[in-house]
Amino acid sequence: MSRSLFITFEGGEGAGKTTLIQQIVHELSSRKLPLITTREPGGTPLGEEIRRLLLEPSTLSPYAELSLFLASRAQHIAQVIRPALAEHKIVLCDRFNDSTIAYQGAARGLGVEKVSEFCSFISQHLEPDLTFYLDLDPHIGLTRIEQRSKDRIEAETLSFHIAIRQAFHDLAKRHPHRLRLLDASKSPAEVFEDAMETVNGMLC
Ligand code: T5A
Repeated sequence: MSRSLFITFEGGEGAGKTTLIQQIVHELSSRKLPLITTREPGGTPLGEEIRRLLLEPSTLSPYAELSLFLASRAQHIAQVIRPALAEHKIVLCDRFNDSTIAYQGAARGLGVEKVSEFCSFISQHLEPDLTFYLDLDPHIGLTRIEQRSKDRIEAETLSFHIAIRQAFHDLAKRHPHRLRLLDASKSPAEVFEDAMETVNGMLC
């Protein structure tokens, strides 16, 4: 592998990102490809602390919420993502800028254009080479995770989660060069197969 690859995974709640990332790690590790997995919010000690603040029950202003997601990202890029890419690794990242645009920009109503600008600024225009968007009806996603206790954002209204799905569809239209929509209602094995078709194409 002579070049780095930055792959992000996006979707609504319970879409299957974690499951898919684990399958891809298993496959690429068996080929001895250098890779790291990481997540947002989180990925660094500061980011994990911010994640706790963001997901525990509390009353956060939408602007404070946005600022915390961006603070986590800035640290994550500096401390984890850029160094790994500089070492020609494959970086598999659970959520990135598209989540902020969909959740805070669209669903929270802070504005897609404004939040996109903030994201570009904070990430210093770092863009994924490839983004998998796992598309799933929020009813199904929320049903998949109903057994576990909901965090602050998962506990939002159904209309909030429907707005997120619409925002991701808009992002897919806006960035067709990097954003691949996967039908996340398929079985985990089928979703993995669909994703690997694209990953293998990029590794050639
Ligand atoms: N957020 C994040 C923002 O608001 N703004 C931001 O800028 C960022 C970065 C934390 C929260 O923060 C928000 C979004 C989130 O609300 P998170 O930890 O990634 O982000 O939280 P979730 O997306 O909620 O993570 P989940 O674990 O809930 O969802 P996953 O990872 O998509 O789903 P996964 O793989 O854990 O699967 C959930 C369940 O479904 C089953 C699994 O076995 C599991 O039980 N499953 C399937 N079942 C049937 N068919 C399939 N294909 C399945 N795939 C998985």
